[in-house]
Amino acid sequence: MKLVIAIVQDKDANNLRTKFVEANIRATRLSTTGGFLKSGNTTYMIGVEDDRVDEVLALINETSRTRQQFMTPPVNLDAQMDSTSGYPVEVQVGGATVFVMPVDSFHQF
Ligand code: 2BA
Repeated sequence: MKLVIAIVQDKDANNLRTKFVEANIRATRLSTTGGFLKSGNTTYMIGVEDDRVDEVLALINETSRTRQQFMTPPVNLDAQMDSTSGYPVEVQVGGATVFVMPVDSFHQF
């Protein structure tokens, strides 16, 4: 068994949830925050048999889009306390960031 952890953009999360339900793939959805953009994203935890991992990855791949997002770097204050307001920079986000991990054991009590 494997645990797939998939970080997807909020805009893609509902489509992916529908695909999981249709394919009878069990998943837990967490509301998460990206460490860089500090904006919301969605993380799915999916426990799945080894022979279905490729199917899960394919669903994530076909659902996740790459998007451009703007972020404004933090304002800097130098020794004279002159502030320099940061210019927005464009950042490419996604499709999806996915980790596949082995599962030692699985229990449902
Ligand atoms: P964020 O950390 O908010 O990052 C959003 C996007 O900003 C990233 O998209 C990447 O293109 C860019 N970015 C991140 N850190 C950067 C940096 N130090 N300098 C310049 N650009 C940077 P993605 O790579 O598609 O990542 C989307 C989200 O996936 C991330 O949101 C984070 O929540 C998660 N993620 C990505 N890599 C991860 C990792 N190695 N471990 C854990 N979570 C990760």
